[in-house]
Amino acid sequence: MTDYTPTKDDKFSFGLWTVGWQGVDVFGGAIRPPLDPVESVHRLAELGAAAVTFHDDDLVPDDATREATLERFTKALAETGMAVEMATTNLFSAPVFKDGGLTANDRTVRRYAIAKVLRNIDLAAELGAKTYVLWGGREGSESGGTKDVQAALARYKEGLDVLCGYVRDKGYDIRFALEPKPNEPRGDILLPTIGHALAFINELEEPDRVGLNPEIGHEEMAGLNFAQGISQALWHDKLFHIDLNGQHGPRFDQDLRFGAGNLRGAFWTVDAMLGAGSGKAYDGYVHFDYKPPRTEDIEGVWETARGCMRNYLILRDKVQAFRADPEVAEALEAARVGELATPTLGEGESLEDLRAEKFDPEALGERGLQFERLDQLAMEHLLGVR
Ligand SMILES: [Mn+2]
Repeated sequence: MTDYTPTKDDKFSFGLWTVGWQGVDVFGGAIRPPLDPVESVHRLAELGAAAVTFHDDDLVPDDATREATLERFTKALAETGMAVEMATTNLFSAPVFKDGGLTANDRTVRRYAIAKVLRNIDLAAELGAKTYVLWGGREGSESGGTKDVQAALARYKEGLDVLCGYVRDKGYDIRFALEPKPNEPRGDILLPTIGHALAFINELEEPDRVGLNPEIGHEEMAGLNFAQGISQALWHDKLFHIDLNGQHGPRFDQDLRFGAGNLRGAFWTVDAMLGAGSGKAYDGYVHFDYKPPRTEDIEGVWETARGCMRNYLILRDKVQAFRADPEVAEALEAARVGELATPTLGEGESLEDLRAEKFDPEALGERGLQFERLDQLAMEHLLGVR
């Protein structure tokens, strides 16, 4: 019996901007003081996390203090054994990016954005990050005529191609992960869902170097099923990274701690990450991208970080118990779930053979599928009565 205390083997990771969020939202200013990244590294390590991630502006906001900051930060990493597994660029906060970075109408802004990303890729490589995320929160528009979408996608591709070429030339062991989001802060963001981003990757010069960093809240804001989304990403070998958090359906981006909001969705998310029975599993860092609510002081912040990890471990336990339950195995069989892995046509079978087969569609249509029994068993595992 575990007490759900995480260890480094669980590969939990947090953005410096998550626990460091001061609570600035559209209706109010900061309610917590700035948090020193060195403090975050130490506290997260004590709680059992394995790694941190950062935007350039979280860690090194100021050139004047850049060297001293990096020295203190790398010392904290060494003292705690924490890794930097992912990095990303802030192409959304500064006024210069009000129309986006890689897809801004203004060519000079796009050139500045590429330079800013390249600089932080060098730092990411130096700190050992293997994944570089691109969340294009400002890549989009509020109105139809202001953005030539096809030209914007061409510039997005150009930007990615340039970044892939740079990483290849430098010999960095880094892959890129696109993070889809439908809206917020822009009215409509380019590459709004997992599906849009997967299709876009096919148009790149080095599609193998680019995958996805899907986020629960970003898909659920659009009413989409996150477990299905990441399952498709896994099927395409494109789930390079993941952002776990919590969301209550289609509304603003809530960024709750993992497990809060859509709890059933969280259960199936963990199931999908573990390979959902017979599929490919996710083997990367389990990364949390959330915002500790404004109601919390700094101790409350650490409570939310602990909660994210505990909820993942509890759900992992529940999912594994569900998959190991003999009654679930029977229910899966009764629901013919395994049969879906059998190809629809037999080996060497002709379409003539198929068409010659005697079908009884009425009998097939009358048959109950027993899916509710299986789902009730999952529910009872989740509710803790099995
Ligand atoms: Mn995110």
